[in-house]
Amino acid sequence: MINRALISVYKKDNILEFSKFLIEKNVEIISTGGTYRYLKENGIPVTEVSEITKFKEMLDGRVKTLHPNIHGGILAVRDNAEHMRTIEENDIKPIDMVIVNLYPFFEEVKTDKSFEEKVEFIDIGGPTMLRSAAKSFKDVVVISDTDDYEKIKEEINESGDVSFETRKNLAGKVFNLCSAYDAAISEFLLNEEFPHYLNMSYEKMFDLRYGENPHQKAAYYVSTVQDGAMKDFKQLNGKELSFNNIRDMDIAWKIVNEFDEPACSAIKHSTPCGAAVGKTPFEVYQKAYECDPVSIFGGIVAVNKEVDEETAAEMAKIFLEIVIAPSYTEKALEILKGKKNLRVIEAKTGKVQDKLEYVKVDGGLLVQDVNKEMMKEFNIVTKKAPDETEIGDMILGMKVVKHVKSNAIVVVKDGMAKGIGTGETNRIWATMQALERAKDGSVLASDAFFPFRDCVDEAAKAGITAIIQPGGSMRDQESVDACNEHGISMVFTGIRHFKH
Ligand code: 93A
Repeated sequence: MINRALISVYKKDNILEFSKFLIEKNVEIISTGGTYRYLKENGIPVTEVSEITKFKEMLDGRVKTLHPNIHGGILAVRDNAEHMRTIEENDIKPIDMVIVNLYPFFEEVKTDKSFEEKVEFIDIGGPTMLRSAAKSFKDVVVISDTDDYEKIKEEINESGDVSFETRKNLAGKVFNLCSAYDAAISEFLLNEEFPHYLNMSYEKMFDLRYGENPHQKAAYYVSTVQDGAMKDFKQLNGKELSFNNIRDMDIAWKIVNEFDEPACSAIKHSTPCGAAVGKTPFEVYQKAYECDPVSIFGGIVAVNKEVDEETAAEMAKIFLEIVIAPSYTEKALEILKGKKNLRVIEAKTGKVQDKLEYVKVDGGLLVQDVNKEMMKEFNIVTKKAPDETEIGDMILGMKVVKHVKSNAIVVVKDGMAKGIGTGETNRIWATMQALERAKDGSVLASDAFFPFRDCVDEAAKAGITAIIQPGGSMRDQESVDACNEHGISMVFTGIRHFKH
């Protein structure tokens, strides 16, 4: 039975209807300052918390509900006679329902408010009440989510009370919220302290139909504190996104965001199968398509500039899973929407926001800085230096190879990836794969150093004229000599880009 409810809500949404419902059910309502005034102004009979605590809210509201008259009323175990005697002796009445939503720390931490202002959004009294009520879930119904009002209303209407199962779930939800809330605060205060503290605060954005495979359950979570392209995108058309879609979209978007000039990438199974730079979205899409017109079928395509009509018409000629771009002209959108299933995504361009990334291993978690640095140097180590076109292609090759599964080789010509060798267990295979696919590339980029000169020899046979790689092998000199013999220019970048 619910006789007394404490309501302390920052977000006042739907609280009026719910309070009216409680009053109809003869529940007495207690409230904190702002909530009290709001309910009272709207004609709800309500007692102010300070009347119960015999204490005025103090320290700018920092202390409102932190009082034995509140927590005693929540924490007393109803079927423990000693507890009940104790609260009675102290003139404390039981509280049977706690409705709290917290200071909006998740939202406020992302604003440009000052550090001190943000600290004030750390709710102390709210989580304390929620935690007390959640611990006492057998005796206290705890509501921390405005979306639950309806369900509770229905249950009370049906049975006059809230079931054990529902109470337990509501309590579980509270601890889940409090841990995300605390993680967000610790992230805010500690985020330069990597790797001593792992702060993760995520909330579910939506359930996914399934995971990587249909028998795997899955959901999509987004950071509660941090922005990022894969959180703030808008879906303008098409079927719901899948687990694999989001993953591929992320990689496709990261590649094109390496460039300021128009760029396009195509992804299949989290691997690039096309990438290009150029003057217009149309040009870059065509070049990305031409890299591998077979694999792009059913792929994910990203463009870092507005998609126009001409480009959309070209894209619509084949089956694509997703197109992602910062914007679309009206006509372009019309064309893409003509394909009912094509997922059309609008996303924000810009640098990757994440600082850390995680890899799950069984029973553990690997944590590392996000790979943000492209090159440390541009060190020409051969007699021949690359020309301007080759330099452009080298940079394109490096920016793409960084996102290709190791061992990775990308062969480039005239602003276009022509052959991508990926996921091989040795470098010579990745090289052969890329060269064979490219047919006529001119520049070759490697994610890591060449252990032997064999890759250079193969590249020379295929007509490659310039190579870019991190360098750092014991046998670097052999590769440099091979380049000099073949009249190839070679550049060392000093940065390895393994991707596993
Ligand atoms: O400042 S607090 O950390 N100290 C408290 O004692 C306290 N009690 C409730 N924050 C506290 N609350 C929070 O006030 C609730 O979590 C809720 O978000 C908000 C409602 O305040 P009002 O009713 O004055 O609008």
